[in-house]
Amino acid sequence: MRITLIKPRIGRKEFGPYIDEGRMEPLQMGVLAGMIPEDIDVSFYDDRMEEVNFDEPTDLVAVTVESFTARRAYEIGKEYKKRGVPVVMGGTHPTLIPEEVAHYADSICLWDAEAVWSTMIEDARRGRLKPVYKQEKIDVPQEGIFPRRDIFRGKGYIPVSLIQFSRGCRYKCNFCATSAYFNQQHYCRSFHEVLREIEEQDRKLLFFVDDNFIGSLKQVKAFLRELIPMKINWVGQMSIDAANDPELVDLMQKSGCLGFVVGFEAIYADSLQWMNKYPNLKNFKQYEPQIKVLHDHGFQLWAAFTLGHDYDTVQTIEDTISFAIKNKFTFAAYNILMPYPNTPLYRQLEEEDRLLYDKTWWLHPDYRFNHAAFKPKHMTADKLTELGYRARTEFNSFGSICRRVFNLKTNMRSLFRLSLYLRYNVLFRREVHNKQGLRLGLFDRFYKKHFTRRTAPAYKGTGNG
Ligand code: B12
Ligand code: SF4
Repeated sequence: MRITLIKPRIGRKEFGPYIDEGRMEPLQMGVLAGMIPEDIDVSFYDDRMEEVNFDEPTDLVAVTVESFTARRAYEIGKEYKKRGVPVVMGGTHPTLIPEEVAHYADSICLWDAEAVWSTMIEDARRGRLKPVYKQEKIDVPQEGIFPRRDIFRGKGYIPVSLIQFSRGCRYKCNFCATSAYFNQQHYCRSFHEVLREIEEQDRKLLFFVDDNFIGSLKQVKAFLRELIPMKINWVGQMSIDAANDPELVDLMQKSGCLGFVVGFEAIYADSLQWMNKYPNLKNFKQYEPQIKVLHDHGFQLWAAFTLGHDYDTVQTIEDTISFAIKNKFTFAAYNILMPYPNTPLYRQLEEEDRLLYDKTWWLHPDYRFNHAAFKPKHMTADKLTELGYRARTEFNSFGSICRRVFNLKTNMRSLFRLSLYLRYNVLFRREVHNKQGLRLGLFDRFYKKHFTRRTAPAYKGTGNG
């Protein structure tokens, strides 16, 4: 038996391909491969930079699906179905909107794969796949499961190993797909297994792709203490309230933290309240004390902002651009607020009749990546799209790169830190323009054939736990 794992791309440029130059190893593919019995052959295609060989003989195709990659995932599914190969889909998007995805797959997996993937494989072996597999309860994620990283070799990923210590987040930001997926719960792995996973891979630079690394403080502190003697460097993702805990930041520094992605989202309290972004509102003084603590510890911050919430005006977005440059953040992401299916934001905008693209931007042939998919309160959708692009362009301009580098505590802390700063700022600068306005999926005729109003599956909202 052979199983083919596929990570789909977002899409393509208007008149040519788009290759993601900053691509990282897709951890979920490694985790799924790690659970496949040894007597089964595994193929893995990363559609973001290689062509999928649809004609390679295979017995089961497993596709991971995010909302941005749903259109492409369905194209891939269709190619295999044409060849009579069963297709299973799982990940964020199928969990958030199962009735849509079920239309394009023989079987779908809701929530994490660990408890059901082996059964899915056995059922596929016997030709008896069920339409839906669902993990009833998550306790300890990835228990006893180690990702297979050999499937990533030779694919040109950036040299950092992705790993997870925990999954989920206890907060309930209104736009967050993760919060909807995990129903505001946070789950930690056994830290002995995480330490073993670190030892068994070759790299000294790790990316903890936890949704919120500090979601369970006691456990993370215990883990960081064990990490110190391993002498690795790591980056991660966490909420800004990390800075309010002196013991935590100290342990992070000692265990080799170089920096992390942090969701600032907005710089004004009314906007943060509107989003339910509670971790940012603790001792809110426009982040001044938190940024000072984090910079003093040498952390290079990747500040993430969301643009377009109901208190945003042209002026507040311009202020956000200046704020990030003034604070000399190492990197910044300016994401337009996206109504992901089955999030509170989606439901609110639907009720207020503000959703564009037939309420399903992820399927719509006219939707373009990084474009607004709803009517903002204080500007047009086009204006918001333009401001998002401007924010990314200004933050990543040469002038801004030169200005932001001058921080002796962070970007100029060592030659290594400086080289990270320069290398990835130049890469992200290129990506701003390359990624803007990508079409979702690759095939145009696909839409005509499958997404005419008559045949499109109606969006009814889901009863996700
Ligand atoms: C790491 C990460 C990134 C990394 C990319 C890493 C990589 N390898 O390329 C970076 C920072 C670059 C990134 C970028 C983006 N990301 Co991102 N990212 C994540 C994050 C935090 C973790 C993903 C991960 O590796 N998890 C670890 C693995 C083991 O878990 P998993 O993916 O959940 O898979 C499990 C189950 O879902 C299931 N499963 C998954 N697939 C399949 C398939 C089958 C067949 C089966 C049976 C089961 C199954 O089993 C797995 C094991 O239990 C997720 C949040 C999340 N919780 O998923 C967001 C997330 C996926 N990203 C998101 C977004 C929006 C983006 C961007 C579009 C942001 C932007 N505007 O630029 C970009 C573009 C991504 C792209 N496709 O190019 C959203 C997607 C929302 C949605 N509804 O689809 C998420 C959910 C974050 C959020 N809070 O909303 N991202
Ligand atoms: S803090 Fe981050 S991960 Fe948690 S709900 Fe908010 S946006 Fe999502």
